[in-house]
Amino acid sequence: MRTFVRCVLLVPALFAACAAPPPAPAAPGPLLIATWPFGRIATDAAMAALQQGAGRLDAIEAGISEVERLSCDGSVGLGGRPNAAGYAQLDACIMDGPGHRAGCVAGLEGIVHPIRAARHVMEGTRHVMLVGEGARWFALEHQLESANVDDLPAKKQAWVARERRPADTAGHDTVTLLLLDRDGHVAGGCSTSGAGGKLPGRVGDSPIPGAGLYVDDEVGAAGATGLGENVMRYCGSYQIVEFMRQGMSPQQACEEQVHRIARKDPRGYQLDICFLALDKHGRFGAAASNGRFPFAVGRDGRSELITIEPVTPR
Ligand code: SD4
Repeated sequence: MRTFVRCVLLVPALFAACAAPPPAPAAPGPLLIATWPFGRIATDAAMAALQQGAGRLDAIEAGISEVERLSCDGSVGLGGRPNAAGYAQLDACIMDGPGHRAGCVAGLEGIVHPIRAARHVMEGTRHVMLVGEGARWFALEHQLESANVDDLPAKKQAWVARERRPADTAGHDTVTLLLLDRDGHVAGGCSTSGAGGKLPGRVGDSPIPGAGLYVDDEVGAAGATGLGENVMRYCGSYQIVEFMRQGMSPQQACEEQVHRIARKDPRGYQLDICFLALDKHGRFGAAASNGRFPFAVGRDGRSELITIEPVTPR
């Protein structure tokens, strides 16, 4: 009798278990990675935005805006490294996986949040990139916060007279932030004042899709930091995404790209470049040509800093 009762109770339970759809596999996102120790500011702000219900582009914008606002490391935003003429010209790019959309600004003067200008280019125009005066006009048209740059022509002329690069403007850094959201879509953004002491009008890798940033919703995303001239000649980030498409992990893909560039380049491994990448499976990786590379990883509601050694030359 007891066996009979147990069977009667078990049968509906078994039937329900068989009829129920299999549990959905755990989503690998959200996952965020960002360049340099100040990347934590970006991953923290982006995660906070996601937790408040923001979409992936709002999260990217929130993360990068915060680094721009603080002009972290003196290399992002208006407080970033001045060019050879003594003032900051800013570059930024944003890309979204769905729709394969991109927006970029380059050589932007006097605008506090270049990433917002880049996003407006992506979402509000039929173009991908705006530069210089046009980019500044566009940003002001969109009421983006600006600083007074009225005296810039005077500064430019002053520099022409000096004909020498100020010694204190060397160096460079970029905030590059990559995101895999909980729906499995990818997006990324980057912002920089570029290489310190650059010639006015010089544009680095950061605002060039495929160079400093590349996003492909079928595969993942990659980004760069370092000397842009050594990244943009090799379509640095695009190639990493393609390596991942061919089956490499993000770590393998970043390392392979450093080796590939070092093989071709007369400088060998003395390239001053770093890459980071994530894929749709929730894996991430990073590689540096020479010098250590700290980067931030945000997941499960907290950010941590990981520092990698440069690749071993082969
Ligand atoms: C540039 N890639 O303009 C940027 C600067 C940078 O670490 O990332 N430096 O070349």
